[in-house]
This record gives sequence, structure tokens and C-alpha cells, in this order.
Amino acid sequence: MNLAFAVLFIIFTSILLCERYICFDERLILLMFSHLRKFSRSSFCLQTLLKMGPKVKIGTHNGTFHCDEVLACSMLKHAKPEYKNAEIVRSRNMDVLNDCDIVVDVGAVYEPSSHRYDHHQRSFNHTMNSLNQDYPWTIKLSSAGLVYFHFGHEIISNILNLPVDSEEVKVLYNKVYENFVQEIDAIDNGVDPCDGIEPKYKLHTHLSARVKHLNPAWNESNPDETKGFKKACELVEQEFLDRINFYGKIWLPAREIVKSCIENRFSIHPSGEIIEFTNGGCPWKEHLFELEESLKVEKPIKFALYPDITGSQWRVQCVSKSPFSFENRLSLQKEWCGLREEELSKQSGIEGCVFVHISGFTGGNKTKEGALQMAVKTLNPE
Ligand SMILES: *[C@@H]1O[C@H](CO)[C@@H](O)[C@H](O)[C@H]1NC(C)=O
Ligand SMILES: *[C@@H]1O[C@H](CO)[C@@H](O)[C@H](O)[C@H]1NC(C)=O
Ligand SMILES: *[C@@H]1O[C@H](CO)[C@@H](O)[C@H](O)[C@H]1NC(C)=O
Ligand SMILES: CC(=O)N[C@H]1CO[C@H](CO)[C@@H](O)[C@@H]1O
Repeated sequence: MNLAFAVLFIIFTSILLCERYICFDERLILLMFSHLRKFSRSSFCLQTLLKMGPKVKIGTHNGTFHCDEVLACSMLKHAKPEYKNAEIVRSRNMDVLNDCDIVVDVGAVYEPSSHRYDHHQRSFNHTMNSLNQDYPWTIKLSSAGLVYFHFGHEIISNILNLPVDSEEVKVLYNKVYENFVQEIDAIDNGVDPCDGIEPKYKLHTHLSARVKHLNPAWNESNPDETKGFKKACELVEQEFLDRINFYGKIWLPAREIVKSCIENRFSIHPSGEIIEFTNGGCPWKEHLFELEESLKVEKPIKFALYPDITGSQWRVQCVSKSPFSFENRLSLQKEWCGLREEELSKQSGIEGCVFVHISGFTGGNKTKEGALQMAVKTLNPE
């Protein structure tokens, strides 16, 4: 059976390569290839031959387009080398879709084994959490989330050139779902960011809204959404690549620094409640909370020391109770707040003090040792 198809395949490929296929019935050729793809799974030889054949086809619906399938298609191009130049076929005709290698956002089927990724069928209610209990996210998935769930690690690994099973890819996968894909899933499925309470204002400039605006206007004389769809793909792909690059090349390196500073904390002070950064610009706050959890830090870290931007003095900064809180786990001593220079040094008994903010969340000393003393004296008041 395989052999018969292989022979037929070679004939058809030759015809295609000669660009004389136009005189054949296109549907016959489509049918031919769809059969071949099914058989190719069991035959390495056929798989190799297929690479010479037509491009991989990613199917999605035509008509009005949305951010989720645009992102799904854009991400897929980075999932595997053979998807890179995939053709995006837009149709609701099942004969056309059945011929596609992958179908997203249409077809009413979710079946990863045959690469069918629709979320519109009534029976569909999956979330990242329902597909894998290790993930905390419980927003219903769109075609973007589905593709991300199945291909996300490979996509990130390919874009950033990292091993697919590395810790970095794992961390980035979670971050990019949380901060990028989840929002697109939620908006596509009509999930509001707040439960019940009317927001003070609505957002109209997010990626899903920008994609929506690329659809033809209601009163356009010859509405054809293909041009807009192409534009949307470029927009969304760029945005996605920017995020992956940001999280991979800017956010993650900062996280690594914070991680090693946390691991080093007992060499700064035996309490383990003070950490030190040698680069004041490193964004440490959001990483600290996450890392305290993953590193199982028992005593919450209270203070961070770092050189200020001028490099001429050191700062001591309190760690807040949560990433977005203005309340500190432990504020600098009340008696010091709002004082400066000599007055502050006299009050604190620490030489060289520069200032303590009126709210007590940060202070400065001319040296690292001075800043450390400010933290230590606050931890152990006399
Ligand atoms: C989708 O494409 C089919 C032809 O493939 C066409 O008949 C149909 O009107 C299109 N639908 C929309 C909403 O454009
Ligand atoms: C999905 O539906 C099934 C059956 O109705 C239900 O048992 C399950 O809890 C639902 N899952 C989610 C994530 O809502
Ligand atoms: C939409 O309709 C209005 C009123 O007829 C017209 O002024 C406007 O130019 C139309 N827009 C487009 C894109 O055709
Ligand atoms: C406790 C401590 O080391 N404080 C220092 C603060 O900065 C001044 C000026 O450099 C130093 O003289 C202090 O020793």
C-alpha cells in the first residue's frame, strides 16, 4: 500500500515541480497529499519525500479574524522547522480544512494527536490547569492557549536557542503564558479581568483590540479581510517575538542575579534577612517574591542593599509585603524617618547617614557598611 502511494507521490511531485499541475484537478491532488500525509507517519522514506512536496498547511477560519488564531498561526511558524514557511489556509469548508496538517480555531475538534485545535465546541472547557495540574491558570483556553500549551516549550526554545527541556525554557514558558497568552485567551472567551465589579475604565489598546481594528470596516464597499489578516499576523508575531526576547534576554538574566543574591544572603548578614546587589539598576522586586517561594526561603527577606545610580553612596530598601504593596515587611526605624545627614547619624548612631525617606521605605549611607548597619539596627533595635 505504502509503495503504491510512494510511486504515485513521485509522479505527482514531478508534475508539481514542473509547474504543470494547473491542468490537473486540484482537489485530486489535495486528496492525494492528504492520504500521503496519513501514511507518511509510518514511513521515514515517505516523510523525506513529503518534504519535497507542497508546504505544510495551517488551517484556520476565514471571515472576521481575532487575535487568538492570529497568534496561534504566528506561533506555529516557530514551533518546528517544517512549519516555518507554512501556508495559512483560511476557510470554513471542511474539505479544505481536512487537507490541512494543522487546524486552529475552527472545525469543532480538539484532538492534539491529529493537530486539531479548536475551542468553540460546547464540550470544550479546558484551561492550562485542566490540561496539566502543575499549572495554576484557570482561564478557558482559546486557540492561542491551546497551541501554546502543546508547542510553547519548543517555540521558546527555537526563538531563544535554548535546550527545550532547560530550566530557563520552563520559567519563560510560565512567564509568557501568565503575562501574554493568558490575556488573549481571556479576551477571546469573554472573561473579564475583574469579577462583578465594574472597572473604572476599559482598555481599548491591547493586542486583541488592535487586531480587531485591522478587520474591514462595516461599510467598506468590497470587504476583503485577507490584507488585514496578513497585517495582523505581522503585528502579532512581532509583538510575540518582542516579549519572548524581553523575557529571555532582559527579565531572565535579572532573575538569575536575584537568585544568586538570595542564595548568598547569609554572607551579607547571619540573619539571612538582608540581600545585596552590586548593580542598583537590576529590577529585583518582582523576582524576589517568586524566588523566595521556589527557593523555599523560610525567613522572609526584609532589606536589599545596592549602590545608588550615582555610585557615590549605598541605599537600603525595605522589601514590601507583596509585589504591588506599599506596605513593608519591616520599615526602617520610625525615629529615623524624614531625617538627614548629621541629625540622622546622631539619632541612629550610624556614621555617614545621608537620609531616610519620610515613609521609612528606603535610606542612604555613604558606604555599604553604613547601609548595612541601618538594616541591622532596624532588625535588632537596642
Ligand atoms: C469563507 O470562504 C468561503 C469560500 O471558501 C466563502 O463562501 C465564504 O463566504 C467566506 N466566509 C466569509 C465570512 O468571508
Ligand atoms: C469541564 O466539564 C466537565 C464535564 O462537564 C467537568 O467535570 C469539568 O470540571 C470541567 N472542567 C473545567 C476546567 O471547567
Ligand atoms: C462609511 O460610511 C460613511 C457614510 O456613508 C462614509 O462617509 C465613509 O467614507 C464610509 N467609510 C468607508 C471606509 O467606506
Ligand atoms: C556604619 C558605617 O559604616 N557608616 C558609614 C556611612 O558612610 C560614611 C561615609 O563614607 C562612613 O564614614 C561611615 O562609616
